[in-house]
Amino acid sequence: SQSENSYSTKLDKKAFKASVISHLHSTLGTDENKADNHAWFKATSAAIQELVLNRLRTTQKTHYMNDTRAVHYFSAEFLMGRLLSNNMHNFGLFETADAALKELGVDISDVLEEEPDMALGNGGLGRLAACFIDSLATMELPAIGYGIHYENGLFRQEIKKGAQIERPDSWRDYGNPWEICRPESTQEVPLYGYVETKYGSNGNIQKEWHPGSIVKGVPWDIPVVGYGGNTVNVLRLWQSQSSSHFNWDVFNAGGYVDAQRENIQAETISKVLYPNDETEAGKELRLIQQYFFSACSLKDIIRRYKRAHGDDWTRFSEQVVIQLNDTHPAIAIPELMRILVDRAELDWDTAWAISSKTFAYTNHTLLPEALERWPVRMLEKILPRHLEIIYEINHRFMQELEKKWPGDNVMKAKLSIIEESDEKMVRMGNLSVIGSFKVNGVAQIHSKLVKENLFPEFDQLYPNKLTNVTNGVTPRRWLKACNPLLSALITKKIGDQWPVNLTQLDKLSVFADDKTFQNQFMKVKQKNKEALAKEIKAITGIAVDTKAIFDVQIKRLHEYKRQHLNLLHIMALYKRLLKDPSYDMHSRVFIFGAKAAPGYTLAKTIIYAINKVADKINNDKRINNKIKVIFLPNYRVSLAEKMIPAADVSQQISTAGKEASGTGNMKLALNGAVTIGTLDGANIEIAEEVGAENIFIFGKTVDEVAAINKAGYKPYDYYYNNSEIKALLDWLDTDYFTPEQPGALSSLKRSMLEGGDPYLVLADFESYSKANEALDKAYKDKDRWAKMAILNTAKMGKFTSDRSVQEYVDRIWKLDTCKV
Ligand code: 26Y
Repeated sequence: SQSENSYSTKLDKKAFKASVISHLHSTLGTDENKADNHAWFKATSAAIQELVLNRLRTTQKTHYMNDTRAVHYFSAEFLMGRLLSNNMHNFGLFETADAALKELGVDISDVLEEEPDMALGNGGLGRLAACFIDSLATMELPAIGYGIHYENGLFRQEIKKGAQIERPDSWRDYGNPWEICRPESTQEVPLYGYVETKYGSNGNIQKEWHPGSIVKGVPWDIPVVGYGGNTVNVLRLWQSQSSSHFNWDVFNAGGYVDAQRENIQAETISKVLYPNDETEAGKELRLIQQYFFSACSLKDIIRRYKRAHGDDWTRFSEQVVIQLNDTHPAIAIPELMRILVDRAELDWDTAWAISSKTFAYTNHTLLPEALERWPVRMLEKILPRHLEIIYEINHRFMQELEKKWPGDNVMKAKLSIIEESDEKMVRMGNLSVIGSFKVNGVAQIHSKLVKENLFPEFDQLYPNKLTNVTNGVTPRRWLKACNPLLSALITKKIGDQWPVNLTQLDKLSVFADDKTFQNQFMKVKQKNKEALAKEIKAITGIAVDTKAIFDVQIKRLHEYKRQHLNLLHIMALYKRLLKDPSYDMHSRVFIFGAKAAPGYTLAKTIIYAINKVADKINNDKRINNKIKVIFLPNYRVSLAEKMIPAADVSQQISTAGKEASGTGNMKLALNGAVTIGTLDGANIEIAEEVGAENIFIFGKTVDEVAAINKAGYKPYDYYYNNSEIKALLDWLDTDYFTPEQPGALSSLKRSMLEGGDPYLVLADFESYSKANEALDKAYKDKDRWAKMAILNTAKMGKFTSDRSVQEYVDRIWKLDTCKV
């Protein structure tokens, strides 16, 4: 196609074929006759990687020669998904590769299926990081992503008899074709030990940390290909390794096993991604992970800076900006201070001036249980010098507060980095705000709540520090690559620039009433639904009617996201149908994808409940296939890419004020799904863009939620005053859905009554039910629905991650593009 040719990297079908075959022979040691899909995947990836590495070298040389200022995106999570399809699209080679493989007798989609997901993240925060580095490369901005090379990413989910089982995710078992090990850039990271006070060269007190152990960080680089293939940046992920890999004395004394034990401990650091999403567990290993990758990354940055600027620190914050993706890497702040004060021997004020011009911090949550706090005792043990530095930062900050608000100890207690609870804690959020020059939330409403509820005093103290940058998603992966049929239709209509200039989608608006275009648009949706139906059949054995409404809720399982509100409503529809077989509703397939944190019991119960209700409904002949409930196991990026193009309806139903932004909401609307949602996170901005007629908004607003909670929310009132609600909750308490396990769903009922229904499921139920009726009615009007779907795609221009990144660049990072 035109779009591909205009960016293409001068490799035609013939040359591509030759390259794949040559890799089959020389890289994989096999041949065309013996190769299975996996070998084809490896050979095709190797052919692409050759181009990637060329552009990577050119990019790095160009950045080096220009001594560019760069952003360093520190994130404990990067949810990259698969790279082959993305890299081919970004090089403009997808269609060439498709044709080449076809001639070799190979189906490209079988080849793409061989790639394991890089699931080095939990959910939204990790996927946002992946979208941002895609945009940074596409926009030709100097950037590095820094994170952890987890040996095991997020667990693989199996569903056994309705319940979630976690299995390890070993994504590198058969080798990863993209990553490059860079042992020459290995770093060493100290841990534990004690701090010695002594006198430095200038006669001042100097601190020296004598670590109790040292681990090595070995970097693996993943190339990040920008759209158009010009800039290739890197994602640098650190793998931990024992530093003295063999202790001969212990070994010779017969201590082989003891000597190995320490190795194992060091190597444990990057073994596994913590599967907790929004619930802090306070685990020592996690703090070590955070310090490990922050310290390796800082050393790497400083090594690169010194190569250009020697010991002159004055230009550091001109060259380096570090974005902290939530507080997970916040320990980098005292680490930089330690390097500047203890190692470079700068005085505190000079060091602080540099450090506090280097860091910026993004907040992704208001949930109290997700705000990181580390026990002082734990920090003291693992990072004794950092604790001292944190105390010093805090001490000086308290003096600043005293000047501003003399005698106000309430204020001091609120803003202090140290929480004076029974067990003293270090508040990483406060440290991040104090140590950063900008702090942002991720959607307008979220940033407003960050200012008004989470950090109001900080906002008073530093009037322009807190700001908003609304999230975005990359349209290359989330439309162009995942939805080829819709992409082709759009390109035919408005040209091929939309992947890099997404607001051009608005040009589709004029066709929203055009019958021909409506037909074309809905035909694409129908085809995508048929493809997903096939997938559903293959995975679950269940046949679904592709004329039914495909209603999708895909996200981590969390009470605040309210999958159980969706479930209660499904049960309500089922009950209505049982009571009155002529109950008027369009047939609907409810599709879920969700992983629960392994220790989050209620979340696991909700998964179990969805599966048990699904079993019952899917096999109940009385309701004539009007409702199907599908839970697709192991929700992940590559599954999302199949589900999103097929969705008619996008469920975004969090309790108002709880979902910071959401990004799945953007991806679904971009692909023509109509949202049913609350006025929460980015839903509010989506509603603003598409207009009230093209979205189904329901439920209590942020202000109403606050008012209800203030007045004292009484879920029992809804239970006793709404007979449908009562019947539904009571139903959960029978053995109807779990005959083999009576009472298995009672805890779910209890959570919404005795448990106080903390996320206001019952308060929003009726409003949700009405919104669903309106949605059902709208779907039955084919023209109206087609128009809504088209306008959802047309109005998503704002939500490209290119726009988010541009806002960071203009208002926070102050970067210049660097054409490669
Ligand atoms: C502290 C630890 C347990 C922890 C680990 C992961 C805490 C939080 C997280 C992940 C948070 C997360 O994914 N937040 C989501 O960030 C998205 C990107 O900004 C938002 O769209 C989404 O609303 C928010 O829940």
